[in-house]
Amino acid sequence: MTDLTHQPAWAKLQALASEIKDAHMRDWFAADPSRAEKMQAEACGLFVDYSKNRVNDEVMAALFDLAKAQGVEHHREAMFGGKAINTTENRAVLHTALRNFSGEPVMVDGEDVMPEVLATLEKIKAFTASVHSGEHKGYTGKAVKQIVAIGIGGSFLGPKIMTEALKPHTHHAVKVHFVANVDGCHIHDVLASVDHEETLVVMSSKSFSTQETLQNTLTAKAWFLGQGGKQEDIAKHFVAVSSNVKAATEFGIAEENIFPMWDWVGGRYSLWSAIGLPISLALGFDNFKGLLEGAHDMDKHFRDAPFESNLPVILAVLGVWYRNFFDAQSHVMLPYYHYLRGLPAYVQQLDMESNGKQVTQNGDVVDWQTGPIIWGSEGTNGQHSFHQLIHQGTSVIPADFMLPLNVPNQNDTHHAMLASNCFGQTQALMQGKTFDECYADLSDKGLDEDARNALAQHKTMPGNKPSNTILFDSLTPQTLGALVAMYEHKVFVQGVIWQVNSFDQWGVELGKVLGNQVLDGIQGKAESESFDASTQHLIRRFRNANAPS
Ligand code: G6Q
Repeated sequence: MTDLTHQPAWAKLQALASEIKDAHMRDWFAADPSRAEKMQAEACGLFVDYSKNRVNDEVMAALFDLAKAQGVEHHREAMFGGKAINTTENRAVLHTALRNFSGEPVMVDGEDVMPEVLATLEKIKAFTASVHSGEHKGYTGKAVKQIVAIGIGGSFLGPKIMTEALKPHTHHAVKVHFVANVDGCHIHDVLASVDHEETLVVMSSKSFSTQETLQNTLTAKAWFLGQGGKQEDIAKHFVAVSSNVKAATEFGIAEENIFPMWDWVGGRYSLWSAIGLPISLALGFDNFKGLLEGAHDMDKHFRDAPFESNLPVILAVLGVWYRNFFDAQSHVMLPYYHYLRGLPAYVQQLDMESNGKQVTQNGDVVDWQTGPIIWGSEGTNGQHSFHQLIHQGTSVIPADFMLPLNVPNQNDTHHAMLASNCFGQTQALMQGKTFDECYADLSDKGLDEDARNALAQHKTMPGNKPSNTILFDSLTPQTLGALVAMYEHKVFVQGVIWQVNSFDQWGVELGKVLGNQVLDGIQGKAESESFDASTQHLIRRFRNANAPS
């Protein structure tokens, strides 16, 4: 395959980037009253205005050409078709099958995975209903009121953030507490706040070998037994989600309490699988299913819509434009909706773990930039802190603003203010404020000429800062599903363009191995000489501080 930088579209984009380097979006808007209307797209309840980007029709056409030349369409079909596109782990990538309501089979190695997927959904549905109705009882006959959901990374972020985002849809039969980190403060605080007779622990680990999750579950088990529960009562209070059924049963989870998942579900793409069980418990199965339905709609859109109106493709190529032709280091996510405040962290894992890669699928070191740093937080809070750097810093930081047009149970003034700030920021970033405008503003401040010039210089806002604005009617489960799937496919398209494997995570795996090795050093099970000098010192210091006196 031709390398990215040898594609004719790449050379064309380089030429276009230098051609428009000094052009200002402000002038483009003034020259073309139809710009906003031309540069918007809508699907699955999501409206995307991408007119405040440093692109014109020619740039967009060349970006779509690049995506085509890099084989996005072919790779997209390979993913949906169950081909082993995760080449380093020799696995299919089929989170789309988990939300496939088309009735069509999805084949992996000659076998249709849909019967198992649908059976697992039924199991989630039945279990959720039995917990909510009180039919599922703890060992003393009490109904479950508290869920402690233990898992980390992909087995945590999706369930936690989706549950938070859909708070207005909460089912009030149970309260769900999420615990991820091995830092004991968290699990101890949570366990101290619940009654063991009314508590169900959901342990989620695809591999069933993650240190943090195993330890937190052991702590929860010891707590349960310490409170008066017996070994034979564990089955009523502990369930697990895992692809490693053998390890889960060996750990002591009853086989009927294990919700399966499969190798072809990547951790960061797993909220749609039984890893989403806590979402179903928190919101009710219908809302969990709504999330899946919204994602399925986005899958259809991504698969069928022409690139020119394809939301994930549009967002992906814009990201490539800034990353590879404007040297943008990062991309900021700015949800203007409190309940969606976790989305930046969700997309951070999705994007950075998928496209934080330095070799191509063939194993050659890339000589172009790949995934950006993803960061952000809820508006308007950021406006009072880090937006400063987006407005006047020296890097290009493309931004995604998002806002629901309607919010439940809220005073209109608050929401109007939220919207005005969101739109106002996109406008300010695009237009900026010229020196002359700043100078004029200072006319009545009693400054002498030099002071007025100097201050106007500091106040000048270059503008020309790119942003997308994503609007939706209100954040329903369906809309949220579509929104998350849109970002999944955006990341996929970028990975194809950058020629990387977006579905492995060797850096994360290394962290897991090292965590266990160093633990052996700390616990005196491994010779500390096997570590580098700095790590040896750190281990020694820790051991000395914790030595029995
Ligand atoms: C996701 C990552 C990672 C993973 C966690 C938990 O893509 O690889 O975040 O989900 O390390 O792994 P387990 O589910 O196997 O415990």
